[in-house]
Order: sequence, then C-alpha cells, then structure tokens
Amino acid sequence: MTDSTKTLCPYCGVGCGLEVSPPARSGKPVNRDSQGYPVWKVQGDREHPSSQGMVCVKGATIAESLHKDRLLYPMMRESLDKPFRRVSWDEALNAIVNRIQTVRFTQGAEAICMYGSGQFQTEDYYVAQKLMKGCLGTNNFDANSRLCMSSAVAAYIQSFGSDGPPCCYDDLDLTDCAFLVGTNTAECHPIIFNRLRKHHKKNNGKVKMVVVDPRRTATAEAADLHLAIKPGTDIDLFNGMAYLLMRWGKIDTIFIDECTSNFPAYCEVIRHYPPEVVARKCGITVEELETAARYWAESERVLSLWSMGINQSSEGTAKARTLINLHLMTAQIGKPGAGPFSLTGQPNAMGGREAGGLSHLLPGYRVVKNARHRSEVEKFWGLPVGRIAPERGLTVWEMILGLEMGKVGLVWIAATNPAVSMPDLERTKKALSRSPFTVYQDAYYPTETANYAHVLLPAAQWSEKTGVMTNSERRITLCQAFRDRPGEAKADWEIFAEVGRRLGFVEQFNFANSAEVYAEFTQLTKGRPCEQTGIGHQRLGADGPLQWPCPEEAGENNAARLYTDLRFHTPDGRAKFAAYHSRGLAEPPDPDFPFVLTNGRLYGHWHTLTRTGRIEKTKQMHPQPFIEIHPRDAGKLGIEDEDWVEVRSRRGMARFPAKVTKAIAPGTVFVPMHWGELWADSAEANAMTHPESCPDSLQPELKACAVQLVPITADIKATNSLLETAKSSMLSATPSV
Ligand SMILES: Nc1nc2c(c(=O)[nH]1)N[C@H]1C(S)=C(S)[C@@H](COP(=O)(O)OP(=O)(O)OC[C@H]3O[C@@H](n4cnc5c(=O)[nH]c(N)nc54)[C@H](O)[C@@H]3O)O[C@H]1N2
Ligand SMILES: Nc1nc2c(c(=O)[nH]1)N[C@H]1C(S)=C(S)[C@@H](COP(=O)(O)OP(=O)(O)OC[C@H]3O[C@@H](n4cnc5c(=O)[nH]c(N)nc54)[C@H](O)[C@@H]3O)O[C@H]1N2
Ligand code: SF4
Ligand SMILES: [Mo]
Repeated sequence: MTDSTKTLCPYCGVGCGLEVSPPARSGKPVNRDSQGYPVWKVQGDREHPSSQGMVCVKGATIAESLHKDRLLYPMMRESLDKPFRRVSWDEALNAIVNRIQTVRFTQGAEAICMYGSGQFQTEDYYVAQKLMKGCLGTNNFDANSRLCMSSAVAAYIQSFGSDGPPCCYDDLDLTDCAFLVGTNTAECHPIIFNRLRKHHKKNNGKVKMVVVDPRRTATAEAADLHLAIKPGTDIDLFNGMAYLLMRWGKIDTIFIDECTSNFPAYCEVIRHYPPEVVARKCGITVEELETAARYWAESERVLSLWSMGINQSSEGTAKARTLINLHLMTAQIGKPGAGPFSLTGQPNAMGGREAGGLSHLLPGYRVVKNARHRSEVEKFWGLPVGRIAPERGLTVWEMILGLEMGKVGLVWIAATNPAVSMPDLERTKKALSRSPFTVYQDAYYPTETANYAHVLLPAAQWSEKTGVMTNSERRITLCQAFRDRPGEAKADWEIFAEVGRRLGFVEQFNFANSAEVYAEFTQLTKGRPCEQTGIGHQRLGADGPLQWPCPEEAGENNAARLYTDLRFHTPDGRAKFAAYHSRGLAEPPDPDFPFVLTNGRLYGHWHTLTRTGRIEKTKQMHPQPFIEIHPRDAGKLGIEDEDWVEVRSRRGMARFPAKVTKAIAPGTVFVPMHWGELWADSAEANAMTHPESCPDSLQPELKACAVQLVPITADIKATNSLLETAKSSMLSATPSV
C-alpha cells in the first residue's frame, strides 16, 4: 500500500478529511500509542474542502481504537443463557439464511427486521435496502438516524418537497448572524464551530451569534446572546420572533408572494404569540426575545444551525419547520451565508438518507408510499411488480414493540448499540431478550448489545473497507481501505450480498467490489434531487471529494447551495409555511417528578464508547459520568458538588456524582449519554428516557423526561466506587475473541 492515504474521519457529520500514514515510515520513528502499540499516524487533509486540514481530538486519536477488543470471528449460541462458540462464516450464514426462510414462510417477510446505522458506508446501506425492501419485500429496515436526523428529514420534505440541507460550510464564513438552536456545536461539530468562531471573532460586533439551549454549553459561552429557554419551548420562541418581525414590518412580502404557500395559516398562528406570553413560556426576558428578533431582522444574511435539541423531540418536525418559517418570511435562503442548516450527527447519516435507509424511504430520495417510486426501483432491481411493500416498515421502536408482542421472528442489528442508545432502556433490553433470533454485526466485542445476540458477525470497519460517505454539506468523500482486516471480518455490504445470493438472488448481488455497488446506486439517483451520477469511486480518487447534486453531464461540480433559483421540489415549486402551535414536552415535570432531565454529548467521547472508551486521551478527558444541577436546586435538596445523586423517572433510574453548576437552568438537569453498563455502573441516560415520538418523523423525544433527584448516602457511594473499580479491571482483562 502507498505511504499515505486520504480518507474521511469516521466520527461526526462534519466529515473532516484525514491523511493517514503507516506506523513505520522510512527515516521516521515508529508511531506508537500510549501502550507502545504501533498505530497509524493521522493528520488533517489540507486539501479537503470541508475541513481544510483541521481535525478535533476524536479524529486525531481514531487510529488508537482500531486494533483493540475486535470481534474477529463469527460466533453463535442457541440461546442467550449459553456461551458463544466460534463458528465458520459458512455455518453462521447458513443459520441466518435458514432462519430467514423459515420466518418468511411461517410468519411472512414482515416478521424480519434490520436495524442499521449512519456509520454504514453508502454501499452498506444500499445493499441492505436491496436485500430487505427489494428481494425480501419488507420495508422493515430502520437506522439509528431515526433517533437522530429523522425530524430534519421530515421537515425538509414537508417544507421544500425534498430532503437535503440547502447550505454549505462556506456559508459559515459569509453569514451576518448565526442562529444556533439545540446544538452544542463546539463539542459535537468542533471543526464547523472553529470556522464559525473565527469569522465571528474577526468581525467582532458586526457578525452576531445567538445560541438557544437550556444549557450554557461551550457553544453558548461564545455567543453574543444565549437564550437559556425551558426545554421544549423552541416553537414558542420562533413564533414569538415571527410575531415581532411582522410587527416591525421586517418580512419579505415579494418572496412570500412569489415563492411560498400557506402564509395565511401561519399568520393565524403567529398572532397568538405576543412577546410577554412567549417570554414567560420560554423562561427568558422580553428584552432577550426582542434582541434575538432584532439580530435576525437587521442581518442581511442569517444562517441557522440545528441538531438534537430540535430533532429529538415529540414535536421535532414542527420545531424544525417553525425555524424554517423564519427563513421563508425573511427570504433567508438560496443565497450565500443564509439558510436553514441541519447538522448531521453521524459520518454518513446523509448517505443513508440518499440510499433510502429509513423504513419509509427508498434509494434516491424516494418514498415507499409513492407507487411510481416503488415501480422505478422494482424495475431497476429486476424484481416483479409489486414486490416492494406499499406501506412504510417498522421504525426501530416499533421493532421493539414487535418483539414484545412476539411478532418478530428475526432481528438483524448492525453498526449500532441499541442496548445503550435506545429510549426506555429497561423495556428495550427486555424486548431484545425475548427475540427468538438476533444477528449482531459489529466491529468490537464486548458491547452491551452482544449480550442479546444469537449470532455475532465480525464487521470490517473504517480503514479496512472502501466506500463513500456524505457529510453535512452534501459532500461525498471516498474512504479508502488502508489496513488489513482483523481475523475474518467482512464489510457489511459483503455480508448482506452473500446472504442475498444464498437466498437465490444471485443476479441482484453480483458485485465484484464496492465501486460497482456505488456505481449501481448512483444510477438510481438519476434525475433525483440528490443526483450523483457524475460521481464514482474512480473520480473521487482522482478529483477528491464532490458535492451533490452532480449529474453525469455536469463537468464542473457546482453544487454549493440548493434552491438558488428559489424554486423548490414541491408540486407548485413553492416552499410551504407550517402553521404549528407549541405543544411542549410529552412528559412535563410535575410534583412527583419535578425536574426535566436532558442529556447529550461530551467533546472527547463518541456515543456508546466502543472507540473513545478504548483511547487513553479521550478517556482521561472525561473519566466518568456526572449530573449537572443548578446551585438553587442542589441547595434545596442538600446536594453538594460530587455528592452522589439517584435520578429516577417513571421507567428507571441511574446514579451520578453531582456537578453543581450555573451552566444548567434551574429545574433542568443534564447527564451525558455515553456510559452504558459496560463502562459504568448504573449511569445510563436512557434508563430514564421515554419513547414518545414526533407524529411526523416518529423520532423519540430523547432530550427530555421528568425525573426526581434523591441524594445518596455515603454507604452507597462507597459501594459504587468499588463497583467502578471492579468494572474497569474486568474491562481491561477482556480478551479479543
Ligand atoms: N463529541 C461528540 N460529537 C458528536 C457525537 C458524539 O457522540 N460525541 N455524536 C454525533 C451525533 S450522531 C450527533 S446526532 C450530534 C449531536 O450534536 P448535538 O445536537 O449538538 O448534541 P447533544 O449534546 O446531543 O444536544 C445538543 C443540545 O441540545 C440541548 N437541548 C436539550 N433540550 C433542548 C430543547 O428543548 N431546546 C433546545 N433548543 N435545546 C435543547 C442540550 O442542552 C444540548 O446542549 O453530534 C455528533 N458529534
Ligand atoms: N439519551 C440519548 N440517547 C441517544 C441520543 C441522545 O442524544 N440521548 N442520541 C441518539 C443518536 S443521535 C444516535 S446517532 C445514537 C447513536 O447510538 P449508537 O448507534 O448505538 O452508538 P455507537 O456507539 O456509535 O454505535 C455504533 C456501533 O457500530 C460499530 N461500528 C463502527 N463501525 C462499524 C462498521 O463499519 N460496521 C459495523 N457493523 N459496525 C461498526 C461500533 O463498534 C459501535 O458498536 O444514539 C441515540 N441515543
Ligand atoms: S469534527 Fe467530526 S469529522 Fe472532524 S475530526 Fe472531529 S469528529 Fe472527525
Ligand atoms: Mo446522531
């Protein structure tokens, strides 16, 4: 292999370019991790247009995680109380194929479910759609993006007629007002934040930064205005700002007349949101509300950025659409420095959307409900008319309900760790433990979800397989394999294709390599909003990363922004205003459960710790979980800094040492989402959360539930720290299988 390889960081949706080189290079000392193990050297790729050479701590340390605790061979067991035994690929795949056939003929294809991930490459996603939705004829493929991006997807489709973030990262340097809502960009999208912060600092006073978040995050620290609203009051805030913009005559009536629809219904809603009412509901002052509206009104170019504080809500789609409304009423879209920009979380959640990786989607930004879309895809896949089911498949939470009711015969989980990341975790785990047959395909062992598997399949991960990923600004990067695969690991798409062939679909899965898979997928994007027929592995290798839309005939890649012609993908070409009243939280606090629990991420850690929990530097940055409590609340409960606190919701409980801080609003508490049962004793955020979901996107309200706080006595604290020590020695003693 060549000395250095260009690729993409496999962590977050910023999608930074990386350049990696082998541990041993001529004339240089061998690069080693803190335990002396030789590791690939990682640095930012200066030529990558999205990141221009920058990386954060996660990208910089990724190589240290690649060799530790890997799942190396297929493993099987007859029941969850038995130990795993090593099996051959042949035996594992036969068992899966037999099970699929039995379930198909006894319960029907709708009893088969697959749960995938925004950490798949596009090729993995595409082959999984072809297998499940095409060949097997069930739309029961859902991805962890259901917990992540689905509200943004629904909002874009409803407002603009199609999914797809309309902005690009250059807009970060061009905006006059950055409006950040429910996003801790500084910790979760650090390289985007660096770029914005630089622009903000350079234009001190001229460029405004507003942050809307119940926590005073690192992002909020940098803002000109931090609106610490009560959780779940975003729609009140946006409607209240719209009220002021209208009162001040700061709306663009020509744009509204010529490019939008449904404005009268929106106006009817807005008149119910005068400043005094809104300020009270949001827990901010009228002056703060007016300042936010004034910054928006007075800025020539307004860019809003949002992520989980908006999406993970029982009114997530309504929140995102209400924010988009502000852009529509002021014509802040389709021009440099402006627009509604949802930040994708995972490295390839975007590619997943393009490949149809949610239970209501088909490849090429198509939807299963649309008969024309179904027949286009059936024809392209060489399948009989009517093979693709006309109704959306189960969402991941509905799969859990299906398991509870005994309606699921097989569940196949890949590249996600639901035994940590799903809401209402006790219920989720109980349902998983009732599964008659679970296949779990992951790169690492142990993980929490492996406890619920009958078959474990070792996945080749980033660095060991070649494929593409799309970042938040619609930019596609080739991730070239540069290391050997450990043990018998295989790429996800290869495993899906092999099962497809063994089921008799030889023609459909006749791919020699991932370049062929991607080339086939791009044909399904022809004429679609996410067209990428002009992109292929070879061109990406030669020309570097490219943004879609990129049709074959277009020589120059000229796709920085969508909707520059102010025509949208709706039937009438107009963007549609949404008329939503605020409904608030699905589980508001009450006298029994008086606090709102929110949760989120820390800079150095990634999700369920499968990688960052195994890297010294990131582990040291955030050694243990904690709960943030406002001094006023802590005082009332007699809680001091570092005291242990038990957090109880109607569904479950967890224990954390307290961090007493004014960074969190009174009445709200915050815990990180990262620690599952493998990494800490009883510190799971999702032990407490509930599955109530947005009716449009079916995305659960992971960001808020009602809890009570109970200080723990010294005895329990001692037991806990003993358990901690026992656990960490257990982990370090776990061998690779
Ligand atoms: N370091 C790190 N970076 C990551 C990840 C990671 O695990 N670690 N994961 C990636 C993924 S998949 C994702 S989805 C993104 C997530 O990126 P973010 O969305 O930025 O991350 P979170 O910390 O989950 O939540 C953001 C904020 O929402 C706020 N919030 C809670 N309730 C409300 C509300 O009602 N209204 C408003 N306005 N805000 C609210 C929380 O206080 C929190 O600060 O990060 C990506 N980047
Ligand atoms: N309370 C609460 N819960 C949340 C959230 C929250 O904010 N709060 N956020 C939600 C969101 S936005 C997200 S995205 C999810 C994330 O939750 P998960 O998807 O459960 O988190 P990860 O730890 O990223 O799990 C990815 C798994 O894929 C494996 N893996 C990595 N690469 C590959 C590969 O190429 N192939 C295969 N087969 N496996 C691979 C890793 O080893 C790891 O086990 O959590 C959701 N849950
Ligand atoms: S900002 Fe995201 S993509 Fe960039 S290096 Fe950090 S984790 Fe990787
Ligand atoms: Mo996410």
